[in-house]
Amino acid sequence: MFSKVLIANRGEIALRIMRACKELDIKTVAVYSEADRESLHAKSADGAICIGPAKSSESYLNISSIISAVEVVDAEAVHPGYGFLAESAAFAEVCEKCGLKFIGPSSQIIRLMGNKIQAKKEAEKANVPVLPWSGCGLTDEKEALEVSKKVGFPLIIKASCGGGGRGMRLVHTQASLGSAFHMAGREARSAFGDGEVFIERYCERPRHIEIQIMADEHGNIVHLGERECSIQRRHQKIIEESPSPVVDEKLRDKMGEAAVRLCKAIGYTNIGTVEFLVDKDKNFYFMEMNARVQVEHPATEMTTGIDILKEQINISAGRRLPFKQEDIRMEGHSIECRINAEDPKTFVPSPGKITALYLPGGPGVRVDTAIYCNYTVPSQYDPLLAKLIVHASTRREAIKKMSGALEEFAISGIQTNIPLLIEVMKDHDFIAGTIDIDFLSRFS
Ligand code: MV4
Repeated sequence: MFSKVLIANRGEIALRIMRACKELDIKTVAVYSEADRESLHAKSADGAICIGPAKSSESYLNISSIISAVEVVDAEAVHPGYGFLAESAAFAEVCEKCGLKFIGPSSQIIRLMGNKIQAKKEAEKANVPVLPWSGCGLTDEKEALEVSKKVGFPLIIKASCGGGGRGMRLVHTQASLGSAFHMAGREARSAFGDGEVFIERYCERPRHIEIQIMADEHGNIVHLGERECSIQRRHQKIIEESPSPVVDEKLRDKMGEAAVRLCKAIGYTNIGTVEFLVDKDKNFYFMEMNARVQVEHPATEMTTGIDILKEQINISAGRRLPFKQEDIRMEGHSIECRINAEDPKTFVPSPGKITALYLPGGPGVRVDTAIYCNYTVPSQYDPLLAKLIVHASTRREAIKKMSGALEEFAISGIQTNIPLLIEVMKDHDFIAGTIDIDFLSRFS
């Protein structure tokens, strides 16, 4: 096992990684920007190093600063968390070349899954269902027109290097295809430095359901069931739950087996998530694969009883998975709400000083956060303040428990989306589980 890990992240996920390291008797080193001097992650690690100014590009995204920090403290491994450098093939490759363990998949796998066209080709090869699509990147409008006849309308144009919804264009008619095609390409080039796009049949009002997988470096792969992540706004998930209200055991097995098949086919190691779109008839289609730990991993931890972070570090240290597929059981129901520093009506970020704080508790209530009373939430980073996760025997009870915990949660000094979350817990469609990716846009 490693004796020292550097955590190349901030906030709640840095603390989550520290807790896992502590249980494994690993020393931790935090890195922080000038804006994060007073942050809990910098104070709680065994050591901490300032890596640059507030701006992410000069600190948390600065590969040479982070590698220098690793050398100064002599860490053996680096945990990237989520966001920042978590899916940077370049960073993973630098770590590999320095003999430093990057806690995640290999740089080659990160690169492969970062290209949505390559990822879809791999899914097809592994016999994982995909929506009808162009089958390759498209370079000219004439080609796009030919493909549209085969794929059908409505269709969606996506950037090969996109993901998370950036650089997508929905097209309803052949007449609007040409201009949408050029706009998508231009947008992709300016956002990702690569204008390659592809075309896919549009799936109307789908659900976003993802499968958590774990793969050790000895060829063992398991899945930990699904998370329902349909409640999102502008591609930011707000509420996640496990299990999904529409997934029964048969569908879970089918989706889980598909996810494991893809990971086996590409030689995936470490933890990861395979994202699917699920239509109203419960057909599922591969969307993309996330080669990192996800914000919403606690929802799965609560239903499976598996510490995903600890297992991820064990896997990276070369250990074998301590369980087989048949040992994994989902029990009860868990829900996670993301508490953001924002105006609940306008969604405008609301950074500033927290002047009073009371966190909820009780059986089956978990809060993952790095905030504290008198802490100033900086404006430079994402507005996630806390993740509130509950676990109960049934979905009904979990919703009840979440409502109570949200009512108990008290923060003064800044605005949060708690009032919105409280309203969602009372919504009839939410309670019935009849949700899709447009839920929040219809919700008011
Ligand atoms: C789609 C889709 C419908 N049909 N692809 C959004 C993020 C990126 N990962 C892919 N996305 C979508 N791809 C086809 N063929 C709808 C979305 C989509 C979406 C997916 C999951 C969660 C929220 C979403 C919000 C808008 C659009």
